[in-house]
Order: sequence, then C-alpha cells, then structure tokens
Amino acid sequence: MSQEVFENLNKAVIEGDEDKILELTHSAIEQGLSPDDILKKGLIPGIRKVGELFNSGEYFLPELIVSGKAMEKAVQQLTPLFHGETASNTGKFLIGTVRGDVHDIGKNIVIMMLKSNGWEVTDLGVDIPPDQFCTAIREGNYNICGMSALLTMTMPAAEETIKALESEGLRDKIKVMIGGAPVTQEYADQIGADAFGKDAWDAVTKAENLLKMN
Ligand code: B12
Repeated sequence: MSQEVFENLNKAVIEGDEDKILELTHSAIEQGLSPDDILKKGLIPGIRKVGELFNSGEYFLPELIVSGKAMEKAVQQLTPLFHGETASNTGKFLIGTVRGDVHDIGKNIVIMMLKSNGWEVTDLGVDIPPDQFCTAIREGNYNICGMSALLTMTMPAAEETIKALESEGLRDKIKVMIGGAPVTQEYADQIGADAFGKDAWDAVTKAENLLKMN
C-alpha cells in the first residue's frame, strides 16, 4: 500500500504535477507515513530521475524548473512535521549554497533535519561568495559552516571559501562541512573540509560528531 503511494509520488515529481504532488503528500501524511519516508522513498528518487532525464536529453530546462518548483512546495508542506520533533539546543549551524549555484532543495532539507534535531540554523541562501561566508562567521558564533554545491563547476567555490577562511584567520574558529550531489568524501578531504554529508540524515550525524570534537 505505502509502496504504491511512494511510486505515485515518484511519478508525480517526474511529471512535475504540483497539484498531484501536494495531494499525494497530504494523503501520505494522513495515512501516517513518516515524513522521512515520504522524502526518501517518494520525493527524492523522483527529482533524481528528473536529473537523469535531463542528463540524457529527454528533459529540458523547463521540465527541470517545473519539477524543481513542485518539489520545493512538497518540502515546504513537510517542514512543520519535522520542526515539531525535538527542541533541545544542539549548536549553531551556518549554511549556504556556494557562489554561482542556485540549487537549494537539498540544502533546505538539510536545514529541516538539522532544526528538527535541535540545531539553530542560519541560512545565507544561494549563490553565496566566499567573503559573505567569512563575514557571517566573523560576526556570528557558529559551530559549523555548511556549504552546498550541486554543479561540478561550482564545487571549486567551496575550496575557495575554505581558503578565504584561512587567509582571514577564521578557519580555526569553525568546522566546515560540505555536501551536494557531485560532492564526495574524497573531494571533502582534498579541499580540507572537516566532514562530508551524503544526505540530510548523514549531515545530522556528522554535525553531531563534529560538535563532540570541538
Ligand atoms: C531541480 C534541479 C534544478 C533546479 C533547482 C531548483 C532549486 N530550487 O534547487 C533548477 C531548474 C533551478 C536547476 C538549474 C540548473 N541545473 Co539543475 N538540477 C536539478 C536536479 C534535477 C535536482 C536537484 C535536487 O534538488 N535534488 C534533490 C536533493 C534532495 O538532493 P541534493 O541536492 O543532492 O541534496 C541532498 C544531498 O546532496 C545532501 N546535501 C545537499 N546540500 C548539502 C549541504 C551540506 C552542508 C551537507 C552536509 C549535505 C548536503 O543532502 C541533501 C538532502 O538529502 C539535479 C539532478 C540531481 N541528481 O541532483 C539537477 C542538476 C544538479 N542540475 C544540473 C544543471 C546542469 C543545471 C543548470 C546548469 C541547467 C542549465 N542549463 O541552466 C542550471 C544551473 C543553475 C545554477 N547556476 O545553479 C546538473 C549538474 C551537472 C553537473 N554535474 O554539474 C544536474 C546534476 C542534472 C543533470 N543530471 O545533468 N536545476
């Protein structure tokens, strides 16, 4: 039964049918399916498939935009369910999508999971240049800075941001975590990040580990 709901959600995301996505998400919530499963089994595989279709030339930018927007709405619909879960103050997390990159669906899911695990999160938004990360870190008292990069072309902006933190004397003040579809543990090691999160759930675990190291 729940498998069918997830398959229908996959299909609706692939088709970019916003009304259907919202209706199916609502009914999945009503049926008592966990918001984690709705994301992991219903929505995320759907948007990944959209990426594959775009890559293979079957989809073009308009389809990417329509499915992306519909996915954003569904994530917003799930957000209150996550925020209700826990409240203790874990730590302060600064996050943004790196310069040149406007993808934020994954980053927003990371934020949702962090908040539901007690983190206070400041979201800088998208297309954030290194100096903006530096200013925020200088002015705020953050434990971790997270950077999201979805394009191979924008991954180097994460490295530039780390270099800027070093040259501004801020690198010792904060742990750095990176993520996004093309990012790997190897890349994180290569650019001197403290951790890599493969998804939002991994991000929460790794963030807690980094906090213990502080
Ligand atoms: C939706 C989408 C868009 C939407 C974005 C809408 C939005 N508000 O985000 C729009 C239409 C704007 C878009 C534009 C473009 N896109 Co696009 N897009 C996608 C798509 C289909 C889905 C991305 C997504 O939301 N995934 C779902 C989320 C849940 O997954 P995620 O982002 O990976 O996030 C998870 C983890 O990575 C991790 N994570 C993410 N961030 C962080 C941060 C931290 C700190 C941590 C720890 C973890 C973490 O946790 C998240 C949750 O579990 C991907 C395909 C794909 N496979 O990713 C292509 C994709 C990323 N796009 C691509 C391209 C080429 C483009 C464009 C250049 C297209 C164009 N010709 O204009 C532009 C670039 C615009 C720009 N300058 O940024 C390519 C990139 C290829 C590459 N390797 O460089 C992809 C891979 C599609 C493809 N297969 O070709 N895109």
